[in-house]
Amino acid sequence: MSAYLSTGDDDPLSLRPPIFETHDERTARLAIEGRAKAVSDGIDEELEKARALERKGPKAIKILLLGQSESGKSTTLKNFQLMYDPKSFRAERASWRVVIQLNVVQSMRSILDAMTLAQKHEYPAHPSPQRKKGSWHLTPELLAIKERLLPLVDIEKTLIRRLTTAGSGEVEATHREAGPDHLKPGLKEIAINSAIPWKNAFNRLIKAEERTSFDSAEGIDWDDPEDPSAVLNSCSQDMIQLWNNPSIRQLLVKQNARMEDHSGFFLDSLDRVTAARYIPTDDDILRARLKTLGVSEHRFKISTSGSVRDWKVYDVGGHRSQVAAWAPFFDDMDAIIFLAPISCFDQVLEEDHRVNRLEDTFKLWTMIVSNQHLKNTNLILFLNKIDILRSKLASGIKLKDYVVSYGDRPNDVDSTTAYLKRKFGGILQEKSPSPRIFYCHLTTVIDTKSTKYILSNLKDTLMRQNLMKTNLIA
Ligand SMILES: Nc1nc2c(ncn2[C@@H]2O[C@H](COP(=O)(O)OP(=O)(O)O)[C@@H](O)[C@H]2O)c(=O)[nH]1
Ligand SMILES: [Mg+2]
Repeated sequence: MSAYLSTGDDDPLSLRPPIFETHDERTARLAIEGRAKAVSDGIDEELEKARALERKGPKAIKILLLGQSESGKSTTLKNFQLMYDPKSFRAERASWRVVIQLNVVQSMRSILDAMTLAQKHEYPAHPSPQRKKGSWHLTPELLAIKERLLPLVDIEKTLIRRLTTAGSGEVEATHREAGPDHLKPGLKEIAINSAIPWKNAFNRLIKAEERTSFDSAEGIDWDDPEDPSAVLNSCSQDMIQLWNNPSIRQLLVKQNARMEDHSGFFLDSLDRVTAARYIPTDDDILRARLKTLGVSEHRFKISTSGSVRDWKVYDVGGHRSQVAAWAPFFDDMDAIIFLAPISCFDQVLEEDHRVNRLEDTFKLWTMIVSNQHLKNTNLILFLNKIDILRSKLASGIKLKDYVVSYGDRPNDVDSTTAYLKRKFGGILQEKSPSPRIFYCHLTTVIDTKSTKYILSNLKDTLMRQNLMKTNLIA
């Protein structure tokens, strides 16, 4: 019998060579040890694989939002958030309230600046007798309102300071579109760097000071000494009177400033949004405008027929010229939602007034569809801002004046959208490195109901495709 020096447990690998061993015994022992080691190595390998899978989880479904500035990327993201993470959407209400207040104040500033320009330049304060009846006229009463609204200038500064310190924002050297170049007031749009969690800043402030009247449901701090609600509320009637005054409306038309087409338009809801205890509705949040810079990633857990998957949605701000630089980092997306704000056919880029916005969108689309890194990605085109397109066409603005090739086709929503859809589809067909299905939707992404329907269908399609891919690989 052989004497083994055992370490006391049953692990075959812990066997120690016996002191006395025949040749046969040694061969048999080595064979056992070899088999045991192979089994153990196999188990280790399996465990490591399982750990790696656990760490990674099932692969997330990834969506990239693209489009020129103000095309509706962030608003589409808000729709995702409202559908799949309503808790976090609600938690941001306090922050959006500040943005909406700034949107209101900046719209009013546009009107006040238009009045100043009218006073200073081409338009006399007192209309001549020849002036047509019904055209604009700055009455002493309107000028008195203007004086009374001067505090809005300070409020604007305060709001910008609050947003920029919260989010490390930058004041962009771009103008908002307010009319022909020579009439442009010096209104600047602020932009927040998306890498910084500016939305939490307001809530953090509240928590830090442990305010007693903090309404946790809405996240709004009613005692905040910097909150401009009281001043906005006291200016409310003057703002409403100014915005509803026919002379002011005509002055804005004369200066080619269609306020209702501007981002962050709340002037038709002044009564409500300047109320002392105003709480933004979901729709208000979707209409709020805050420019973001850089790439931001948002995660959602989305379930379909029992299976829950991680989704990552990327919102990429920035200009056409940067596409080549970032495209290689986004070659593993399941889909790109490309937003084309087609109502912008009569507008120019804020960053370059020589470039028509629709033309810029076509150029960006061409770059995306022809990019080699993105050639395997599903492309979903949203022809967005259909509501604004409808009201523009109805007001007599003609597509053919900006897109000459449109010719004498009818100037209605159906014909213009069908024409533009064909143009986008044609570019995809011609420029795509490999054949791809052309998915296209007419959207108004501030309308949560219709957008929910479209995003929900998109979710099902992508889940199905993703499952098929996984099963094919497995
Ligand atoms: N009327 C209207 N406004 C829209 C639509 N889509 C976006 N907006 C507004 O346009 C502005 C710019 O949208 P945003 O999502 O911030 O554009 P982004 O720069 O591409 O992220 C916001 O004030 C939105 O509320 C739309 O379909 N109709
Ligand atoms: Mg944005």
